[in-house]
Amino acid sequence: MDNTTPLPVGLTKDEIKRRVTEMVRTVFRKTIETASSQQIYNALAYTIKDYLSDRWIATHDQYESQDVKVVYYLSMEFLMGRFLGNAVLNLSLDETIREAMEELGVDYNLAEDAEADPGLGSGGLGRLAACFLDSLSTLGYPAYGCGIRYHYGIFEQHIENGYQIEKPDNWLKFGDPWSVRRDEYAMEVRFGGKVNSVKDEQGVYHFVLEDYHSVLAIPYDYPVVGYNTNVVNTLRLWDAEAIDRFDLQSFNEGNYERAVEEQNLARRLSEVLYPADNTVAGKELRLRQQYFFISATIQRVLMRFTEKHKEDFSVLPDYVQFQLNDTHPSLAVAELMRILMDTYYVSWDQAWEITRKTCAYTNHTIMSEALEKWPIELFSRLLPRIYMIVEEINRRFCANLIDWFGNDPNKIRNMAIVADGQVRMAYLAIVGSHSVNGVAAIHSNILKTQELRDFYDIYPEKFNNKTNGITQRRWLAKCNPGLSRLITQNIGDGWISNLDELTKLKPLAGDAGFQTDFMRVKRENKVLLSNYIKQTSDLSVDPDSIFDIQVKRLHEYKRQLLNIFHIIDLYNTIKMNPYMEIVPRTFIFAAKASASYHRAKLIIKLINSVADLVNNDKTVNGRIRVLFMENYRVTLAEQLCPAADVSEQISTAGKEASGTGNMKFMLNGAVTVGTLDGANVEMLEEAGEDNIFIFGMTAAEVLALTQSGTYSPWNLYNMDYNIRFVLTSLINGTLAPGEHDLFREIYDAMLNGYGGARPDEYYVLQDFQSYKNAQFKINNAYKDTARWAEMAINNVATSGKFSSDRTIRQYAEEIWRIKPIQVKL
Ligand code: H53
Repeated sequence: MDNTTPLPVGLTKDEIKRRVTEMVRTVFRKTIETASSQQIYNALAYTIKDYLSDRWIATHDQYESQDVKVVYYLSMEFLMGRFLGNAVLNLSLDETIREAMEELGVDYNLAEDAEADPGLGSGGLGRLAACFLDSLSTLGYPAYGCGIRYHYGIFEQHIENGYQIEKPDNWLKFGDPWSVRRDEYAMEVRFGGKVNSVKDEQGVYHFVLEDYHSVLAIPYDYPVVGYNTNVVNTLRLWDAEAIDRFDLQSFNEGNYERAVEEQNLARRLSEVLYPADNTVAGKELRLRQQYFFISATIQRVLMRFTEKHKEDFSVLPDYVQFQLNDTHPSLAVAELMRILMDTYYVSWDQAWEITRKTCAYTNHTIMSEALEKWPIELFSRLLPRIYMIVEEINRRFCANLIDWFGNDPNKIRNMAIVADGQVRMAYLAIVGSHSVNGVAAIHSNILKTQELRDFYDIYPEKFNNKTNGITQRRWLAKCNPGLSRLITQNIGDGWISNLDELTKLKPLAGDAGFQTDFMRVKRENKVLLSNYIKQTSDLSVDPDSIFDIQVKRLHEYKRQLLNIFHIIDLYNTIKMNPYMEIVPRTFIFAAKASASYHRAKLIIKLINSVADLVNNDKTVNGRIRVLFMENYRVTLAEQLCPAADVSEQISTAGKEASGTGNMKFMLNGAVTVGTLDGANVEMLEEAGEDNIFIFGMTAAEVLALTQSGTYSPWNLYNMDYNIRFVLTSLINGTLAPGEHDLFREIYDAMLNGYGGARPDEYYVLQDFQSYKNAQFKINNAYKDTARWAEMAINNVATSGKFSSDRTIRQYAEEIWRIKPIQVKL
């Protein structure tokens, strides 16, 4: 198709009404009046997907006709959130659809609400991938997201008696209107077996896998619509199915059980997402999942490449870039080598050069429990040929190390890809890539100077930083219509595609009229959230209180404990000074804990116990309220961000690689209380110290204190009455009437160390006083409404840097070297 082919450009109100009515009739045999919200939603989704199709096809025609370089973002997780509202916003159809639905007598909000929130990710890493896809399409970069179509996303969290209960999340229950199943691109993926070498006609030996079992990978494509552009990229999620012919053969041999086993094995592969965030599950099925989607993706990419360029693989890096989202897709390095060598007979040296130029790796954490290592036994049994290749990569790499450093056995043991009975995935990714990036300036520096220092010494040119970002389309335009309107009225709507334009708000930060408007919008958002809370948990919260929010995965390094300890302390202070004046505050938590993370689950129980105590105590008289909202997910985050006054970003310095929730709250006009960790450091640079409350040790101080080995929480306990009170309340029955020992584990972890860990590993008590001081300052600052409004507006005005558009442009220009395309209709 050339650029002049006419395509439908607008979807009119009447057309929407017609199509939705028709769809409801033909698919569900209902009228608009009798259709359920679910059915209306489905009809709308199909209508929009239909409308998108021409752009989607035109985008791919552009890729083809211009033969552009494409980036493949390889990720085990894509935490997309709902599709409908986002697609509608990016297509500028919001108003039209609302009007159409109103004329049909349909409640559009209910229909939107009928969409499942696909939880195909567990935290920041998965959500980052989703924001990146939005930016890639908006900026017009040719890209695919490649991952797994889990049938069950992250569990649904219920709170029963204060405890987390996990329920399966069957997000596909009501269908999957956005996907297109592409049987024509199905790929076979092979596991197990043994490697043999076979001589070809020229007498050259090649490796082949025998006695393997295989599964079929079927791609489901989802459209990723850019804002205000015709570009529609693809999220390709692979689903696993058994291969029919294999069944049949086993069946004929009378081996029915084997046939069924194959079926089950295949089905299990894409059944469920592992819900651990920042920790490894170490399960065989997880390694299978990794190889499954990597092998399918790379096979398909090479197939497409050879259609155009035959077997001239020397130019592969000019057309293809693989971005490895954390170590989970590291097998890409070995799989690309395997296909180049075993299928296309490329030599090792050439295959290696091509692989290194084609792959790039992003590191998202320095938490040691998140660094993937696979036992050799498992790895070589499941992926025998891949293991051979990894061993050879390692052998050559270690030989180079000797050249670089001389024969230093310690160095080699520390840096080897295969060592101590394990395959170290991060090292495979580093050695096999041309770029290694961290996700915030401080994190990238820690990688260079501490965690990956040895690698930085040998490959300084590979290391770079790409500070994370978030898409302002979902995280302001969509989720906060009130603030969006206010901003657009004052500075125009250019910010939706260029977030730096928000700096135009700076002169308005001190403007009394604008401050009033801004605070009115904030209050309206707080009322909306209060109503939702009332509906869902029957708790009344005061929209005039400070909304203080900490929402993220539950992890000890994120220090939800510091927050709750401060609340216990505040409660105690109020009890002792019943007439004390403080600005009323509503503390809101939401967090999922990994199902197997006992301590994290206990902390959830603790938060709920504190909530029970505080919310039911008449002396407190509503001055502080504590609330744990269940089932934190993208949709809930969209309701919380607009309503926040205070954003809690309080991880132990050096531990949070970047954070992205911090950026979402800043963009929506919350003021941050935070440590100098992750992207907070850059938020301080942008906003200025008058507009953020920084507290606690720096990363360097944390490191020094750890190395000194002198940290003694007992000293803090003995010296500080308040700390003593807080800790004692954990074990004297205050928080767990009748169950005195319920929280003793946390008490012990703080003071004595528990299960081999250092006491107070994350320095909660060390930072306690400094955190209290910051909270006290917040209380006072809030009393001065004009000052508070000015701070909040300044946060919005200086958040431009944290657009994922900026991040993606940097990846595109500095790592991938890809160019945007234009799709004309
Ligand atoms: O990735 C985010 C960071 C955040 C980091 C998070 C993350 C995961 O969600 C899962 C695994 C992992 O290694 C890292 O914790 O700091 O903002 C996106 O980069």
